[in-house]
Formats: sequence, C-alpha cells, structure tokens
Amino acid sequence: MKHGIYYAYWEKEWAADYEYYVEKAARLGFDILEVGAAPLPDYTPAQIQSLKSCAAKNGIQLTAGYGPTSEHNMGASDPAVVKNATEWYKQLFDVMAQLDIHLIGGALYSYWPVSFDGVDKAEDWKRSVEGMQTLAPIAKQYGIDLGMEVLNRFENHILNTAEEGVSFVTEVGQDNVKVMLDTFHMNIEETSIADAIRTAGSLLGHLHTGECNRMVPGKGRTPWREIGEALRDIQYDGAVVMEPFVAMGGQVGRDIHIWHDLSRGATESQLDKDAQDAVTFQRYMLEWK
Ligand SMILES: [Mn+2]
Repeated sequence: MKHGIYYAYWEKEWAADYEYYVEKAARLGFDILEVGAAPLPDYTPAQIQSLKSCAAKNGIQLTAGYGPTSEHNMGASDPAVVKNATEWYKQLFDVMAQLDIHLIGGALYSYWPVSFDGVDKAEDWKRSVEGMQTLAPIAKQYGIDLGMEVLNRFENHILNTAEEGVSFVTEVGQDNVKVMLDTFHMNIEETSIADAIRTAGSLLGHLHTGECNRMVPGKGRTPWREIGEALRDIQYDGAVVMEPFVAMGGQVGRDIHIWHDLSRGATESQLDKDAQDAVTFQRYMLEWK
C-alpha cells in the first residue's frame, strides 16, 4: 500500500508548481503525489523531463486526478464533444506515460462540477459507458488505468455508490477501468463505508481519503479502523491518496465549496505538520501487511 496526497491541499488556484509539491510530499513522508491532469497536455518536453526527474530524485510516484471540464465530457450527447475530448485525453495519456503516471482518477465518465439541468441518469449512464469503452483501449496502450470515482449526489448523478461503481465498471468491461472510492463521498452516500469497500472488492483501483468535512485523516469522525479492516478483507494493495481541502479562497475554495476556514488560520508550515501527522496516522490505521 502506498500513501499519497493531492497537491491542491496547499493551493487556492488549480494551477501550481508540481515540483514544489513533489519535494514537499517526499519531505513529509508520502510515497505519492497526486497532480491535476488539466495542464499536462500542454507541458513542453523540457517541463516533462524536469518534473519526471524531480519525482525520480525524490522517490515520489505520481498519480493524476481530473475533474473534466464540460468540453472533455466523454459521456456528452454531442458526438463532436466526445471526439474532441478523446483527442485531448490521447495527448494527456502520452504526457502521463512520459511522466511514468499509470493512473488517473475522477469523474472521467462525465464532467465536474456537473450541471443538473435536464439530467437523465439512464441515458447519461449509457453514453458514459460507451465513452469509457472508447477511452479505455487508448489508455491501455499507454499502460494507464482509469479510476471511475464514485461521487456524492451534489457533485454528480451517474455514480453515487460503490454498488453503482461496480455495475458501471462491469458494464464497461475493460480491465484497465476500475472503481475509485473516496471516504468523503462515501460518508454521504453509503450506509456502511466498510461494506462499500467490500462491494468494490478486487475492482477497487484507487482510494481517496479525507474526513467527512475534508480535513486530513485523523482529525474527524470517519471510521478509519473499519475502513482498514475492509481494505484488509479485499487485500487492497494500491494507492491511498488523501485529498484534504481546508482553506477558503480562490477557485479551489469556490469549486470545493469551502465557506468556513477548516484550517483555523493555519500557516503553510502548520498545514505541512498536519499532513505529516495524517500520513503517519493513515499508515497505522489502513496498512494491513
Ligand atoms: Mn476524491
């Protein structure tokens, strides 16, 4: 099991210097840094080489996360959008492969944050399955797995539970398309978080962690012990990436809807200390071998 953190914990805007966070994640005791996929297709060869060597030098593995824009909606009803999105993802996968990134997770089957005007779950589901059937073989050529992140009802309507994640991934039927769960979303939608993890079972390809209000693991009331037991039961040995969001402000604050200061005015060094404590806590609670 490898432990990571999403860079945006420290950021108010999505654009960021990933090398700065590679070094920080290594210093704080993480194995993985999860980066946002959005800027990667536009990276120059020099930027790719620089980030790749920075990660290697610091012993950090990279994973990618993406909340697709509506232009990158692989489940869109307009075939031109899907075609354009497919081309964009191809460029992304090419850069990801060069950066040795083999997993991308998020609402890749849709877009984020979704507008619920006129949604038709059954039709959207069908098109999203087709979109993933188009994307998966391309990702596979680059050795990339696609994590279908199950989100809470306020952020998407297609996959809200682990059970739906399993049905969706089974319907897509491609071995590099996996279920991705997040304790923050599960806290809202699942009757039992541990049973949700067991439901995902061997299809679980990526896991995000965070407290029910998105503080770092250990500061809230999420049942980490039973989550650890469920991960042991399914013998999960993949990545566990914490995705805390605690500071107000900027586009990150708006998109995540942070309307009160969960950080209690923390400085960057206090945020660092919290992350360091959280990864120690997470290793203790979730590692089963
Ligand atoms: Mn997440």
